[in-house]
Amino acid sequence: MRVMSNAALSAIFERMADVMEILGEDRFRINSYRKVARVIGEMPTDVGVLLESGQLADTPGIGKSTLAKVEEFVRTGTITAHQELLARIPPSLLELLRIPGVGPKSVKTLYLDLRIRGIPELKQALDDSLVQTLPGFGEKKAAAIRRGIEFLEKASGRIRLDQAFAAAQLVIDYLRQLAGFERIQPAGSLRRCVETIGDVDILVCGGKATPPDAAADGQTPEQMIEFFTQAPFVERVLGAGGTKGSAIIRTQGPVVQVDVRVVPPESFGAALQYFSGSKAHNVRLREIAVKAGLKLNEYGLFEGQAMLAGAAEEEIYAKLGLDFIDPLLREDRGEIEEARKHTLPRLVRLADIRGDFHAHTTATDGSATIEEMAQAARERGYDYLGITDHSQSTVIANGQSPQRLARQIEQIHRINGRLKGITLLAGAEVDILADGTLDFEDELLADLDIVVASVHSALGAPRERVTMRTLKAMDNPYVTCIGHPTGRVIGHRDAMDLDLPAVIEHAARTGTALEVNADPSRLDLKDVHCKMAVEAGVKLALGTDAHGTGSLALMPFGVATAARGWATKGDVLNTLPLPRLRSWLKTKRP
Ligand code: DGT
Ligand code: CA
Ligand code: CA
Ligand code: ZN
Repeated sequence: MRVMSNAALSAIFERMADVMEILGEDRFRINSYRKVARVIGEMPTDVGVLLESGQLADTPGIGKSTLAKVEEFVRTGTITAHQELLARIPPSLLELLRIPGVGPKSVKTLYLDLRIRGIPELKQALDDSLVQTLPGFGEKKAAAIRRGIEFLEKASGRIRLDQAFAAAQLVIDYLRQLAGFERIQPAGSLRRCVETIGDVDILVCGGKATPPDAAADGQTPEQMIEFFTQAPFVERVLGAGGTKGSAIIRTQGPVVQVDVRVVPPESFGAALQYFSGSKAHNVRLREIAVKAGLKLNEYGLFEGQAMLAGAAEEEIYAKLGLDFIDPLLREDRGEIEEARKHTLPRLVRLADIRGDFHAHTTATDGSATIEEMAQAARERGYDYLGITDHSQSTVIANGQSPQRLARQIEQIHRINGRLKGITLLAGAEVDILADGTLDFEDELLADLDIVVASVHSALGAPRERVTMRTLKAMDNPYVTCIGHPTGRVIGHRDAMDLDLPAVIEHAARTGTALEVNADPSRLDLKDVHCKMAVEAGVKLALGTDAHGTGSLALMPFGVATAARGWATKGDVLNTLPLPRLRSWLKTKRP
């Protein structure tokens, strides 16, 4: 997955707006920076490319001064105005912004009124009951901040999958500049696409064994490690030896620990296997080796002194009598048994996906029009795209009234009439209300092709209530799938206390699909729940929940999550060609 610099640039503008807000600067400028951040974050094409072609200058929301900043960023990788703003506040203030529920406005008050510069001071002030008395705070907000800090500390150290991919890409692009190494690739939890990542592991293959050789062509492993530790983004070196380096790096998002190891080609497969993990999977594999009288480690598979395998991962599995196991399955969740019986599933892949089921537009809280979303989906090679804007009860997202939705349905039909190469599915993301009824009447829902029903309120309600709401929503014959079924937001909000076995059973019984929301801050359903759903014969509906054209690109995270749940192409609804999808959609309806 190639991560563009758009996200990085967008984050810088967002950060500048945050700092300006903390400094109490002009509201108009702050808003315009946020707008720029959103526009850039949602661009489907790399900013650098748009800049070169001159298109960027014509983009609405991008003025002269923004253009100059983008130019500077593309040229130098930094923006002077950003650096200057950062210099005006204590760096630890930004740490406060990471607390869920604390925005720049709160940080400003905490800093100006209580001289709070970081989380330890904030905790002290909470204990001393000082925060509660601040203007605009109060008991409720203070309690929310306390919970936010607890959450942050609990999740501390683990970062989101997309952020880890971005960090790995940064390091890999940098390491590639050093000649003489055949392969550089991520291992560890990142290669397995685990939902959050502790540290990023990178393996480098090759290098010359000794310096005299290296003079001829290429460098030694030691030189590679030294090159890594001297990278401009390295904040702190944790350790560096002949073949291994470990460092904390700065990214546009969080700081990330990265381990780099250099491995000779004859051992690369064994090292890749070992350092891809998981640990539980490796332990089982080693047991199998031991039972066969062999030895398995990161250098290879050995019988006595003789090396049976090592250069390629496939050989290791083959010599142990196992089919090759996709890294996405290496969690010791039954994959080793299936590999021995040659019954591993053929996992769903990105190339199997023919459409996206969950997308928002400017009709509610999206940043692109229906046409723009359609065009972007077509560019991704999709056959169809579900337009699923919010319903009336989600007021903060500008949810649509029944009248607005009815007009939008007509609009979608008109657009379909002139669109070539892609079909829009008229849909809605309909709120599941507190009593389990839906935000629209069945009569209106009947006019839609797909209905994503989601819980957006009272997520903290007790288990019976949240479960009842979801079960009841599935009873509705027009509900195609349940959107982000557990409601979690990674690093911000826990999942609802949902009885998932009951939800999955009911989904199977009612013929309702369950969404795998591909947004890396959701990944909901998550992998183990996908597996339960797949085993129960429930169809998974993959959706990016895109709020702009750029986020349609999040689909790989959804595919990886479904595949980690052992989903095959047949388990995923949006692998169906449109005619077959249409007949499936009819099956539940009266
Ligand atoms: P993370 O970093 O917490 O997201 O998860 P991983 O899986 O990337 O774990 P990490 O970075 O500690 O180690 C990378 C891989 O190295 C791990 O997946 C399996 C292997 N490994 C690490 N420690 C052990 C161990 O004690 N025994 C075995 N068999 N393998 C290990
Ligand atoms: Ca790791
Ligand atoms: Ca590691
Ligand atoms: Zn949505």
